[in-house]
Amino acid sequence: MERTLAILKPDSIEKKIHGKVIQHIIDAGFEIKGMQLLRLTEDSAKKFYEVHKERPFFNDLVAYMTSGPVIPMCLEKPNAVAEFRKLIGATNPANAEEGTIRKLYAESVERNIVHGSDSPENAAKEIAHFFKDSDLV
Ligand code: 3AN
Repeated sequence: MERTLAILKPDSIEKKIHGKVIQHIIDAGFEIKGMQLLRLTEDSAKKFYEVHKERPFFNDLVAYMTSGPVIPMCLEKPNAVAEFRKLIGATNPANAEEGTIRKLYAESVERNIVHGSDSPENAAKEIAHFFKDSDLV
């Protein structure tokens, strides 16, 4: 078994499709081990995206991720990190494969509905950003 961190981003909640996205995730065989609804503070968003702090889009990304509530989820499945990246599709929805969550629902590289960890190492760090082990079912 492997775990990954998903975040349903503010655009998914604004568009009232967060329920649909969660259903896609369940239908794809992921088990939800932890889930929260919260609003990221600026400090928390900056820390979460620290690896991107030198990128030109960093400030916009932080502003967007703090613009409304988000739903972080700890998901479990064999090969969860890669399987979840496959389910959501490419960062830029224009390049996302048919049937992926971003192809179905995302409008731009920034407003792309959902985050998924990019490696098991980052998944462990990102899960710990939101969840204590004792929070997970
Ligand atoms: P992914 O979320 O697919 O792992 P990353 O880690 O490359 O993508 O980027 C993290 C987040 O930063 C993306 N989800 C997206 O919201 C934002 N982002 C990435 N590249 C750009 C870009 N060129 N312009 C604006 N936002 C971007």
